[in-house]
Amino acid sequence: MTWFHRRALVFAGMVLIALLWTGRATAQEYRSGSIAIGNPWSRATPPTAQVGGGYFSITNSGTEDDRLVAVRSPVARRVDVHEMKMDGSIMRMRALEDGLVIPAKTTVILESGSYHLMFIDLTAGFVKGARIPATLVFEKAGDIDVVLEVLPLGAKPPERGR
Ligand SMILES: [Cu+2]
Repeated sequence: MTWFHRRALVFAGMVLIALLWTGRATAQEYRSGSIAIGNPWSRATPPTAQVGGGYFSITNSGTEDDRLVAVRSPVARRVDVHEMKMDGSIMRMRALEDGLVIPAKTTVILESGSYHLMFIDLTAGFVKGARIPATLVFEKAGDIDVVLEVLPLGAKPPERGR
């Protein structure tokens, strides 16, 4: 390996560290009472998509269960909390009519293939780099305003910063 190649490798390493550091620094947490929301994000939607997803962690550090009962956002006509469940050999999603329980001293992760938010009838598609405002309404902790960072279509979940 030449001097130049070694230099290039060191430089690439520094860039990588800087990128990881930036990712860490932008990890967001929002809290109210015993509830903390970690790192909300979404994926860019295809041009004609009517729905978009929403993902984050919900940590309940309290001694009582809480419940995510509703979600509002100006970018969608309606936002549901969905769960994915196997129905025979088919994966289906359905809206949780009674909300999502966050047991005391527990973290619940919303992610692809599991619980997630579903933004329905989007006013505009989610574009990479956009910031999507949403209000999460908890039975006990009340309203928590969050901003979801829109990652590229097909992006992997970001580091959770936990
Ligand atoms: Cu869904």
